[in-house]
Amino acid sequence: MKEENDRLYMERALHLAEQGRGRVSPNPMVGAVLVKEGRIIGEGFHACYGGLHAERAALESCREAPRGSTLYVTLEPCCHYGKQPPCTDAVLENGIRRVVVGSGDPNPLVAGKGIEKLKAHGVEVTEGVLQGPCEKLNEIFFHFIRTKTPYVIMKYAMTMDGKLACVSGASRWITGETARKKVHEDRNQYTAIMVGVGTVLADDPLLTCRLPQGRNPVRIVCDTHLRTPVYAQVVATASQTRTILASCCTDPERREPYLEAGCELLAVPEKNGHLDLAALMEKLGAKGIDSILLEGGAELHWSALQAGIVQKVQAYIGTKLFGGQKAPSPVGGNGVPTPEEAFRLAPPAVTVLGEDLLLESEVIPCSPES
Ligand code: AOF
Ligand code: ZN
Repeated sequence: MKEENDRLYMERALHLAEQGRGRVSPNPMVGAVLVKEGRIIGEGFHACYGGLHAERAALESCREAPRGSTLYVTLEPCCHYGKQPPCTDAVLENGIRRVVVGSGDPNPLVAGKGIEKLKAHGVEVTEGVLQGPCEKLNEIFFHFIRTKTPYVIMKYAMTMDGKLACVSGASRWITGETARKKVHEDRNQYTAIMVGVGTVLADDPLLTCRLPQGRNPVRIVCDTHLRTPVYAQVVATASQTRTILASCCTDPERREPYLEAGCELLAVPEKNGHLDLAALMEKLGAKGIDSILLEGGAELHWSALQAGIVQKVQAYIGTKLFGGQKAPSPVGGNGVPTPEEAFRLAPPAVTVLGEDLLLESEVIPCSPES
Protein backbone atom coordinates (compact mmCIF):
# COMPACT_ATOMS: atom_id res chain seq x y z
CA MET A 1 0.00 0.00 0.00
CA LYS A 2 2.78 2.38 1.02
CA GLU A 3 4.69 1.57 -2.17
CA GLU A 4 1.64 2.06 -4.33
CA ASN A 5 1.03 5.46 -2.74
CA ASP A 6 4.68 6.36 -3.20
CA ARG A 7 4.33 5.73 -6.92
CA LEU A 8 1.09 7.71 -7.14
CA TYR A 9 2.56 10.78 -5.45
CA MET A 10 5.73 10.49 -7.53
CA GLU A 11 3.56 10.42 -10.65
CA ARG A 12 1.98 13.67 -9.49
CA ALA A 13 5.46 15.13 -8.88
CA LEU A 14 6.50 14.08 -12.41
CA HIS A 15 3.44 15.77 -13.83
CA LEU A 16 4.32 18.97 -11.96
CA ALA A 17 7.96 18.80 -13.10
CA GLU A 18 6.79 18.74 -16.75
CA GLN A 19 5.43 22.25 -16.33
CA GLY A 20 8.97 23.57 -16.30
CA ARG A 21 9.72 22.07 -19.72
CA GLY A 22 11.55 24.48 -22.00
CA ARG A 23 11.84 27.09 -19.21
CA VAL A 24 14.57 25.79 -16.90
CA SER A 25 17.44 24.78 -19.16
CA PRO A 26 20.23 24.02 -18.59
CA ASN A 27 18.78 23.13 -15.17
CA PRO A 28 16.69 19.99 -14.66
CA MET A 29 12.90 19.83 -14.52
CA VAL A 30 11.91 18.96 -10.96
CA GLY A 31 8.54 18.45 -9.25
CA ALA A 32 7.72 18.05 -5.55
CA VAL A 33 4.68 17.04 -3.51
CA LEU A 34 4.29 17.26 0.29
CA VAL A 35 2.00 14.70 1.89
CA LYS A 36 0.78 14.59 5.48
CA GLU A 37 -1.54 11.93 6.87
CA GLY A 38 -2.65 10.92 3.37
CA ARG A 39 -3.37 14.46 2.20
CA ILE A 40 -1.40 16.59 -0.26
CA ILE A 41 -0.54 19.77 1.67
CA GLY A 42 1.78 21.42 -0.85
CA GLU A 43 3.04 21.15 -4.43
CA GLY A 44 5.68 22.85 -6.49
CA PHE A 45 8.02 22.66 -9.45
CA HIS A 46 11.15 24.32 -10.77
CA ALA A 47 9.52 26.95 -12.99
CA CYS A 48 12.37 29.00 -14.43
CA TYR A 49 16.15 28.92 -14.68
CA GLY A 50 17.69 30.42 -11.54
CA GLY A 51 14.31 30.37 -9.78
CA LEU A 52 13.04 28.62 -6.67
CA HIS A 53 13.69 24.88 -6.57
CA ALA A 54 10.73 22.51 -6.56
CA GLU A 55 11.09 21.59 -2.87
CA ARG A 56 10.98 25.20 -1.69
CA ALA A 57 8.14 25.99 -4.10
CA ALA A 58 6.16 23.10 -2.55
CA LEU A 59 6.95 24.35 0.96
CA GLU A 60 5.85 27.88 0.04
CA SER A 61 2.52 26.56 -1.20
CA CYS A 62 1.82 24.62 2.02
CA ARG A 63 -1.68 24.88 3.34
CA GLU A 64 -0.66 23.57 6.78
CA ALA A 65 2.54 23.09 8.80
CA PRO A 66 4.86 20.70 6.95
CA ARG A 67 6.40 19.25 10.14
CA GLY A 68 6.21 15.45 10.07
CA SER A 69 5.22 15.28 6.39
CA THR A 70 6.68 13.24 3.51
CA LEU A 71 8.31 14.99 0.57
CA TYR A 72 8.11 13.37 -2.87
CA VAL A 73 10.65 14.81 -5.26
CA THR A 74 11.60 13.65 -8.75
CA LEU A 75 15.31 14.54 -8.30
CA GLU A 76 17.62 14.17 -5.31
CA PRO A 77 17.45 17.40 -3.26
CA CYS A 78 20.48 19.61 -3.74
CA CYS A 79 22.88 20.34 -0.88
CA HIS A 80 24.95 23.16 -2.40
CA TYR A 81 24.64 26.91 -2.79
CA GLY A 82 23.97 27.77 -6.42
CA LYS A 83 21.51 30.41 -7.55
CA GLN A 84 19.34 28.98 -4.80
CA PRO A 85 20.19 27.79 -1.28
CA PRO A 86 20.36 24.04 -0.54
CA CYS A 87 17.04 22.20 -0.55
CA THR A 88 18.36 19.79 2.08
CA ASP A 89 18.41 22.76 4.54
CA ALA A 90 14.77 23.51 3.76
CA VAL A 91 13.84 19.86 4.39
CA LEU A 92 15.62 19.83 7.75
CA GLU A 93 14.42 23.27 8.89
CA ASN A 94 10.82 22.31 8.20
CA GLY A 95 10.96 19.01 10.09
CA ILE A 96 10.09 16.83 7.08
CA ARG A 97 10.19 13.24 8.34
CA ARG A 98 10.57 11.26 5.13
CA VAL A 99 11.85 12.05 1.63
CA VAL A 100 11.00 9.91 -1.41
CA VAL A 101 13.37 10.48 -4.32
CA GLY A 102 12.88 9.55 -8.00
CA SER A 103 16.36 9.82 -9.50
CA GLY A 104 19.79 10.78 -8.19
CA ASP A 105 21.30 14.12 -9.22
CA PRO A 106 24.47 13.52 -11.30
CA ASN A 107 25.61 17.11 -10.72
CA PRO A 108 29.03 16.56 -9.07
CA LEU A 109 28.08 19.20 -6.49
CA VAL A 110 25.23 16.93 -5.35
CA ALA A 111 25.73 13.30 -6.60
CA GLY A 112 24.47 11.42 -3.55
CA LYS A 113 25.60 14.00 -1.01
CA GLY A 114 22.06 15.43 -0.76
CA ILE A 115 20.63 12.06 0.23
CA GLU A 116 23.54 11.37 2.59
CA LYS A 117 23.00 14.65 4.40
CA LEU A 118 19.30 13.95 4.92
CA LYS A 119 20.01 10.46 6.24
CA ALA A 120 22.75 11.79 8.54
CA HIS A 121 20.13 14.07 10.11
CA GLY A 122 17.70 11.23 10.72
CA VAL A 123 15.37 11.77 7.75
CA GLU A 124 14.03 8.51 6.31
CA VAL A 125 14.93 8.39 2.61
CA THR A 126 13.40 6.10 -0.02
CA GLU A 127 15.25 6.15 -3.35
CA GLY A 128 14.45 5.06 -6.88
CA VAL A 129 10.65 5.43 -6.96
CA LEU A 130 9.70 5.72 -10.67
CA GLN A 131 13.42 6.10 -11.31
CA GLY A 132 13.11 5.24 -15.04
CA PRO A 133 10.54 7.94 -15.85
CA CYS A 134 12.36 10.46 -13.61
CA GLU A 135 15.63 9.83 -15.47
CA LYS A 136 13.88 10.00 -18.86
CA LEU A 137 12.35 13.36 -17.89
CA ASN A 138 15.82 14.85 -17.51
CA GLU A 139 17.73 12.97 -20.23
CA ILE A 140 19.05 16.29 -21.53
CA PHE A 141 20.19 17.57 -18.14
CA PHE A 142 21.83 14.24 -17.30
CA HIS A 143 23.73 14.19 -20.59
CA PHE A 144 24.75 17.84 -20.35
CA ILE A 145 25.96 17.76 -16.76
CA ARG A 146 28.02 14.63 -17.44
CA THR A 147 29.56 15.57 -20.80
CA LYS A 148 29.28 19.40 -20.84
CA THR A 149 28.14 19.04 -24.47
CA PRO A 150 24.62 19.42 -25.87
CA TYR A 151 22.14 16.56 -26.29
CA VAL A 152 21.67 16.32 -30.06
CA ILE A 153 18.44 15.13 -31.67
CA MET A 154 18.74 14.40 -35.38
CA LYS A 155 15.35 15.21 -36.86
CA TYR A 156 13.96 14.69 -40.34
CA ALA A 157 10.71 14.03 -42.17
CA MET A 158 10.67 11.44 -44.92
CA THR A 159 8.17 9.56 -47.02
CA MET A 160 7.46 5.87 -46.49
CA ASP A 161 10.01 5.15 -49.22
CA GLY A 162 12.65 7.12 -47.34
CA LYS A 163 12.76 10.33 -49.38
CA LEU A 164 13.31 13.85 -48.05
CA ALA A 165 12.13 15.49 -51.24
CA CYS A 166 11.04 14.70 -54.80
CA VAL A 167 13.61 14.47 -57.60
CA SER A 168 12.78 18.11 -58.38
CA GLY A 169 13.84 19.07 -54.83
CA ALA A 170 10.28 20.03 -53.83
CA SER A 171 9.44 18.78 -50.33
CA ARG A 172 6.32 20.63 -49.16
CA TRP A 173 4.77 18.77 -47.55
CA ILE A 174 5.86 15.32 -46.47
CA THR A 175 3.88 15.25 -43.23
CA GLY A 176 0.50 16.70 -42.31
CA GLU A 177 -0.45 19.49 -39.95
CA THR A 178 -0.39 17.49 -36.69
CA ALA A 179 3.20 16.41 -37.22
CA ARG A 180 4.26 19.89 -38.31
CA LYS A 181 2.75 21.35 -35.15
CA LYS A 182 4.80 18.94 -33.05
CA VAL A 183 7.95 20.19 -34.83
CA HIS A 184 7.15 23.70 -33.65
CA GLU A 185 6.43 22.48 -30.13
CA ASP A 186 9.92 20.99 -30.16
CA ARG A 187 11.46 24.21 -31.42
CA ASN A 188 9.72 25.94 -28.51
CA GLN A 189 11.33 23.50 -26.11
CA TYR A 190 14.88 22.73 -27.19
CA THR A 191 17.59 25.32 -26.73
CA ALA A 192 18.99 25.39 -30.26
CA ILE A 193 18.42 24.29 -33.84
CA MET A 194 21.30 23.47 -36.16
CA VAL A 195 21.55 23.13 -39.95
CA GLY A 196 24.32 22.96 -42.53
CA VAL A 197 25.05 25.81 -44.91
CA GLY A 198 23.72 23.65 -47.79
CA THR A 199 20.25 23.83 -46.23
CA VAL A 200 20.51 27.62 -45.89
CA LEU A 201 21.57 27.92 -49.54
CA ALA A 202 18.83 25.59 -50.78
CA ASP A 203 15.85 26.59 -48.62
CA ASP A 204 16.72 29.92 -46.96
CA PRO A 205 14.88 28.78 -43.80
CA LEU A 206 13.90 30.98 -40.86
CA LEU A 207 14.16 28.16 -38.28
CA THR A 208 11.87 29.91 -35.82
CA CYS A 209 9.02 28.60 -33.68
CA ARG A 210 5.70 29.45 -35.23
CA LEU A 211 3.52 28.90 -32.14
CA PRO A 212 1.71 31.81 -30.53
CA GLN A 213 3.77 32.81 -27.47
CA GLY A 214 6.48 30.41 -28.64
CA ARG A 215 10.16 30.90 -27.92
CA ASN A 216 12.65 30.74 -30.75
CA PRO A 217 15.59 28.37 -30.43
CA VAL A 218 19.12 29.69 -30.94
CA ARG A 219 19.98 29.11 -34.61
CA ILE A 220 23.30 27.49 -35.46
CA VAL A 221 24.62 27.18 -39.01
CA CYS A 222 27.55 24.85 -39.69
CA ASP A 223 29.36 26.79 -42.36
CA THR A 224 32.96 25.60 -42.82
CA HIS A 225 33.94 28.17 -45.46
CA LEU A 226 31.50 30.96 -44.53
CA ARG A 227 29.26 30.63 -47.57
CA THR A 228 26.01 31.75 -45.87
CA PRO A 229 24.60 34.61 -47.97
CA VAL A 230 24.54 37.88 -46.02
CA TYR A 231 20.96 38.33 -47.30
CA ALA A 232 19.86 34.91 -45.95
CA GLN A 233 16.86 35.10 -43.60
CA VAL A 234 18.81 33.73 -40.63
CA VAL A 235 21.33 36.58 -41.02
CA ALA A 236 18.76 39.28 -41.76
CA THR A 237 16.82 38.41 -38.57
CA ALA A 238 19.88 37.81 -36.36
CA SER A 239 19.24 40.92 -34.27
CA GLN A 240 15.85 39.49 -33.21
CA THR A 241 16.77 35.81 -32.91
CA ARG A 242 20.19 34.68 -31.74
CA THR A 243 22.16 33.21 -34.64
CA ILE A 244 25.53 31.48 -34.41
CA LEU A 245 27.61 30.82 -37.52
CA ALA A 246 30.16 28.10 -36.83
CA SER A 247 33.03 28.38 -39.29
CA CYS A 248 36.69 27.62 -39.89
CA CYS A 249 37.06 30.97 -41.63
CA THR A 250 38.92 33.43 -39.42
CA ASP A 251 39.37 36.21 -41.99
CA PRO A 252 38.17 39.36 -40.15
CA GLU A 253 37.10 41.05 -43.39
CA ARG A 254 34.82 38.18 -44.39
CA ARG A 255 33.42 37.86 -40.88
CA GLU A 256 32.62 41.56 -40.54
CA PRO A 257 29.25 41.76 -42.43
CA TYR A 258 27.79 38.88 -40.38
CA LEU A 259 28.87 40.48 -37.12
CA GLU A 260 27.35 43.75 -38.24
CA ALA A 261 24.05 41.96 -38.92
CA GLY A 262 24.07 40.71 -35.31
CA CYS A 263 25.33 37.13 -35.85
CA GLU A 264 27.77 35.49 -33.48
CA LEU A 265 30.71 33.85 -35.20
CA LEU A 266 32.23 30.80 -33.62
CA ALA A 267 35.71 29.80 -34.83
CA VAL A 268 35.95 26.02 -35.01
CA PRO A 269 38.98 23.92 -36.04
CA GLU A 270 38.87 21.99 -39.32
CA LYS A 271 38.93 18.21 -39.53
CA ASN A 272 39.11 16.38 -42.88
CA GLY A 273 37.94 19.46 -44.74
CA HIS A 274 34.88 20.00 -42.50
CA LEU A 275 34.08 21.60 -39.18
CA ASP A 276 35.29 19.51 -36.27
CA LEU A 277 31.82 18.76 -34.91
CA ALA A 278 33.05 17.33 -31.61
CA ALA A 279 35.01 20.55 -30.99
CA LEU A 280 31.94 22.58 -31.96
CA MET A 281 29.83 20.68 -29.39
CA GLU A 282 32.35 21.54 -26.67
CA LYS A 283 32.24 25.21 -27.60
CA LEU A 284 28.43 25.26 -27.67
CA GLY A 285 28.31 23.43 -24.33
CA ALA A 286 30.58 26.09 -22.84
CA LYS A 287 27.99 28.64 -23.99
CA GLY A 288 25.32 26.82 -21.95
CA ILE A 289 23.59 25.24 -24.97
CA ASP A 290 22.29 21.97 -23.57
CA SER A 291 20.16 20.65 -26.46
CA ILE A 292 20.15 20.88 -30.24
CA LEU A 293 17.64 19.86 -32.87
CA LEU A 294 19.76 18.89 -35.85
CA GLU A 295 17.66 19.50 -38.94
CA GLY A 296 19.88 18.56 -41.87
CA GLY A 297 20.90 18.28 -44.51
CA ALA A 298 21.92 14.78 -45.33
CA GLU A 299 25.69 15.47 -45.41
CA LEU A 300 25.67 17.12 -41.99
CA HIS A 301 23.63 14.19 -40.61
CA TRP A 302 26.24 11.75 -41.83
CA SER A 303 29.11 13.82 -40.42
CA ALA A 304 27.30 14.19 -37.10
CA LEU A 305 26.73 10.42 -36.83
CA GLN A 306 30.36 9.76 -37.68
CA ALA A 307 31.55 12.31 -35.13
CA GLY A 308 29.45 10.49 -32.50
CA ILE A 309 27.60 13.64 -31.43
CA VAL A 310 24.01 12.40 -32.02
CA GLN A 311 22.06 11.07 -29.00
CA LYS A 312 18.64 10.57 -30.53
CA VAL A 313 16.98 10.20 -33.92
CA GLN A 314 13.50 11.58 -34.59
CA ALA A 315 12.13 10.26 -37.86
CA TYR A 316 8.80 11.66 -38.98
CA ILE A 317 7.29 9.36 -41.58
CA GLY A 318 4.72 10.78 -43.96
CA THR A 319 2.33 8.26 -45.45
CA LYS A 320 3.34 9.03 -49.02
CA LEU A 321 5.73 7.64 -51.63
CA PHE A 322 7.89 9.92 -53.81
CA GLY A 323 10.05 7.40 -55.65
CA GLY A 324 12.92 8.52 -57.85
CA GLN A 325 16.41 7.06 -57.85
CA LYS A 326 17.94 10.50 -57.34
CA ALA A 327 15.48 11.77 -54.71
CA PRO A 328 17.43 12.56 -51.52
CA SER A 329 17.30 10.53 -48.31
CA PRO A 330 17.96 11.68 -44.72
CA VAL A 331 21.56 10.53 -44.27
CA GLY A 332 24.16 11.14 -46.98
CA GLY A 333 27.93 10.77 -46.98
CA ASN A 334 29.54 7.51 -48.06
CA GLY A 335 27.27 5.31 -45.97
CA VAL A 336 28.45 2.24 -44.10
CA PRO A 337 29.90 -0.53 -46.31
CA THR A 338 28.13 -3.44 -44.60
CA PRO A 339 25.02 -3.89 -42.41
CA GLU A 340 27.27 -4.95 -39.49
CA GLU A 341 28.75 -1.46 -39.49
CA ALA A 342 25.36 0.27 -39.22
CA PHE A 343 24.80 2.95 -36.62
CA ARG A 344 22.66 1.13 -34.08
CA LEU A 345 19.50 2.54 -32.54
CA ALA A 346 17.54 1.47 -29.45
CA PRO A 347 13.97 0.14 -29.88
CA PRO A 348 11.89 3.14 -30.95
CA ALA A 349 9.03 4.97 -29.26
CA VAL A 350 6.23 5.15 -31.83
CA THR A 351 3.74 8.04 -31.89
CA VAL A 352 0.89 8.39 -34.35
CA LEU A 353 0.47 12.04 -35.35
CA GLY A 354 -2.67 12.39 -37.45
CA GLU A 355 -1.96 10.54 -40.69
CA ASP A 356 1.79 10.33 -39.97
CA LEU A 357 4.18 8.47 -37.68
CA LEU A 358 7.01 9.60 -35.45
CA LEU A 359 9.74 7.12 -34.55
CA GLU A 360 12.16 8.17 -31.80
CA SER A 361 15.22 6.10 -30.98
CA GLU A 362 18.30 6.66 -28.91
CA VAL A 363 21.60 6.13 -30.70
CA ILE A 364 23.56 3.28 -29.15
CA PRO A 365 27.10 4.63 -28.71
CA CYS A 366 29.76 2.79 -30.75
CA SER A 367 32.22 0.91 -28.60
CA PRO A 368 35.78 2.13 -29.28
CA GLU A 369 36.91 -1.22 -30.72
CA SER A 370 33.99 -1.52 -33.19
C1 AOF B 1 16.76 20.49 -6.58
N1 AOF B 1 15.54 20.99 -6.90
O1 AOF B 1 14.16 22.11 -8.26
C2 AOF B 1 16.39 21.84 -8.90
C3 AOF B 1 17.64 21.28 -8.58
O2 AOF B 1 21.89 27.31 -9.49
P1 AOF B 1 20.82 26.55 -8.76
O3 AOF B 1 20.79 26.87 -7.28
O4 AOF B 1 19.45 26.68 -9.38
O5 AOF B 1 21.22 25.00 -8.79
C4 AOF B 1 21.13 24.26 -9.97
C5 AOF B 1 21.50 22.85 -9.69
O6 AOF B 1 20.67 22.34 -8.63
C6 AOF B 1 21.25 21.95 -10.89
O7 AOF B 1 22.42 21.78 -11.66
C7 AOF B 1 20.83 20.64 -10.24
O8 AOF B 1 21.96 19.90 -9.81
C8 AOF B 1 20.07 21.13 -9.03
N2 AOF B 1 18.67 21.42 -9.41
N3 AOF B 1 17.77 20.61 -7.45
O9 AOF B 1 16.94 19.95 -5.49
C9 AOF B 1 15.30 21.65 -8.02
N4 AOF B 1 16.19 22.56 -10.04
ZN1 ZN C 1 17.57 22.38 -4.67
